[in-house]
Amino acid sequence: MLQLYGNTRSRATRCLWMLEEIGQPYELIERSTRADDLQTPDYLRLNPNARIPTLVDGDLVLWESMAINLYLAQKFDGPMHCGPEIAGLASQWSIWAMLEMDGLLLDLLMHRALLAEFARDPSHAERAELLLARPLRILNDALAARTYLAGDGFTVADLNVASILAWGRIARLDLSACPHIARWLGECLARPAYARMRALSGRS
Ligand SMILES: N[C@@H](CCC(=O)N[C@@H](CS)C(=O)NCC(=O)O)C(=O)O
Repeated sequence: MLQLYGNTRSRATRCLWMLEEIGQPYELIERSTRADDLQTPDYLRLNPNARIPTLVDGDLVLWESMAINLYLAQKFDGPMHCGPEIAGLASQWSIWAMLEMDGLLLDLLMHRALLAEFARDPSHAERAELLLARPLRILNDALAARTYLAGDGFTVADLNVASILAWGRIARLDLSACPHIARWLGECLARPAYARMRALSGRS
């Protein structure tokens, strides 16, 4: 059975969403982000970065949330299965979103919502929002011309990018200049599999 190491308050949620979409049986092996959970010889053998998520599928061990989802999309038949064209576009959008948005959205999230009030620095949040304007414009333009990022329906390209942008909801990211992203993100996050993933942590 597929095994995912992680927890429901981390980037592992991106892979849990994918696992819920593909409907394969899987086991979530709880690991927090604490050093005593990750800096152990057994876990470091799986993931030398001491980070979550990590997927184990038989002899294959994979880390990096986007890579895990791209693998799952190609391995299993069903509605999320993709051929080379969609896989290529999904890799493009996933790598782009990690490089252009993931770090900035994390900054925004930390300084708007996660850090204790006294540790938040509004200038960090402002800088992140300023720097996010360019990739958001690019994504918004792409979604002005099409309903989904790759192909005619929802694919792993949408799942990977939307799972990164979902942080923006908690961080009060202003999408008023990006109506096409707002429409698309709303559709992605309304999927039953996303709700099932959220329910795993008791969130609705
Ligand atoms: N690029 C990696 C990032 C993984 C990552 O940073 N995970 C965090 C949790 S969201 C973690 O394990 N943090 C523990 C640490 O940095 O010590 C991915 O997308 O899988």
